[in-house]
Amino acid sequence: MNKKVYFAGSIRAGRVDAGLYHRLITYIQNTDTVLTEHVGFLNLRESRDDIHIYEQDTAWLREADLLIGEVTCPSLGVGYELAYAERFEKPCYLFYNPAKANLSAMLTGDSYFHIYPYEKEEEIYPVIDEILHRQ
Ligand code: 6K6
Repeated sequence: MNKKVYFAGSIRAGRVDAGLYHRLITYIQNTDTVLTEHVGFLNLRESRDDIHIYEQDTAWLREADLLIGEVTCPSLGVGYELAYAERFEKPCYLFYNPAKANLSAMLTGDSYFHIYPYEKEEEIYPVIDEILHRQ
């Protein structure tokens, strides 16, 4: 319990799933620490400079025990984070809705990533429980 989770989700690539990110992050926070809580902020205002964002996020990736990503909304930043996490051997668990997205072969073709297609949001929560060893 109390793992450090790096939650990845689209920011500049689009905030269409921000509400979902917020609910997933809140759920994880019932037992564990989310280093990137801001990804789920509903009225996120970009205030920090990009160099600071890059330095902070890559430091958090190195510090994290694992990465959980909602990758339905394609994002260059999230793709970069996934490659970075793999380089530092952080386990990566990715959720996406195939009715809304055709995930890149660079993710589906890389057996390092644990990928969970889902139809309904409710399917995600028991998988998170398993990932975080809640049962
Ligand atoms: C956020 C809240 C207040 O200020 C900000 C500034 N922006 C970012 N802050 C922290 N992480 C960011 C920011 N923009 C992108 N990221 C990271 O890249 C997040 O960890 C996301 O997982 C990912 C999103 O990439 P884009 O390409 O969709 O922006």
